[in-house]
Amino acid sequence: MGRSTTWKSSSSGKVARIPEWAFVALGSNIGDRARYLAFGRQRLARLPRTGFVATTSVEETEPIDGSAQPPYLNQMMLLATELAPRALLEHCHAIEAEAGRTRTEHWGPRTLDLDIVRYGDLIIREPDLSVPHPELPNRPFWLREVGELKRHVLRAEGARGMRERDAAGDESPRLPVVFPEWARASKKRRAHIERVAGLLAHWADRMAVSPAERERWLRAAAYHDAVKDASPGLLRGLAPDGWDVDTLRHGPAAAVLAANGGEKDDGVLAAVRYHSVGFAEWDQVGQMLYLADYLEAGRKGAEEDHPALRARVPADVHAVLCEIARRRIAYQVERGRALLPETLVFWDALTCDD
Ligand code: A4P
Ligand code: MG
Repeated sequence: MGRSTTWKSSSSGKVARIPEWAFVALGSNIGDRARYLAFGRQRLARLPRTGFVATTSVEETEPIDGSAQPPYLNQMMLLATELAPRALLEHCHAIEAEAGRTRTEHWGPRTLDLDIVRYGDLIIREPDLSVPHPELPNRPFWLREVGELKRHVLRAEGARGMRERDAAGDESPRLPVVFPEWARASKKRRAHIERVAGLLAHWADRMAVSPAERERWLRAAAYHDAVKDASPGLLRGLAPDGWDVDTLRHGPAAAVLAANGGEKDDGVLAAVRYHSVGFAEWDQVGQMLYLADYLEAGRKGAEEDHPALRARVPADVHAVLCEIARRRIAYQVERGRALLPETLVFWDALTCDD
């Protein structure tokens, strides 16, 4: 869908980083049902950071569940929104409340019910938010409505595809980063770091990781190249022995400075220390930083298949990790550089198919 290139807000979870398609179902079965639906449509169309794209027609449906209750009017709306799923849900609850909805009985009669049926291709399974809505397969009218609205999605995506092919390049959206005080990074370097953060935030959203995990990825991004432009003397003083390749010292140096600055998360520190080397004992943050650092769209020497690899990451981290490790290692070898022992152990532990 239409990706915006400006990335907003911080870690509040209030705002998604890219506009997403949201399918919101409206239902009403008491009072002036048509008026309640109209009210819901009107309020949804005016949500902040949200554009109204299309609605289905209104249809009358028999109540789904055993108890006796009046028939429903149902309808679905397609929105393009930058609100994160939870923020969208909060808005839906507020609109329901304004329509006089009181929650007395589960699946009971209601003036206005708003359900998030789908949110892009995100899968969320949390106690108070489940997307795609678990009832989707059981409600023929929802299935029909989603089908109807998908035509609008395909049309818009087709137009976007053409716009993108026409565009000069595929630039990763930048996420503003709060740089540590000890950073010694040029403007260009900061732009790279912000693109890495942007890509990590995008993957975190796609992979629906917890807010805490997402924060770890963004902290690792902020530190990883923060001293890449520091003087060689400073870097030599901070990096441990054995790291005698000038181009590799900024990782361990940044890890030392981050730890001094109060970073206590060993996984984040390992991600930063080994980000250009690889490390067998990484948890997810190390692996994701390793990928984003290599795959962000502004990187010099980006290969033609990088967009495809970026897109593949959320569903297939391991396969892309193997591919990137292979390329990173080949790059060092081609330049006659000795591989650090950490890299060899990392490669072995990955167990990639040859
Ligand atoms: N919640 C979790 N996931 C979602 C989501 N994807 N969208 C949570 C919206 N809410 C979600 O919802 C209960 C809790 O579900 C919310 O607090 C939210 O955090 P609710 O609206 O308070 O209660 P509810 O509507 O009674 O329950 P639920 O599970 O939302 O039921 P549905 O699916 O809304 O079903 N028959 C016909 N013909 N047409 C209808 O529209 N609707 C229902 C209600 C029953 N029968 C119907 C229809
Ligand atoms: Mg509901």
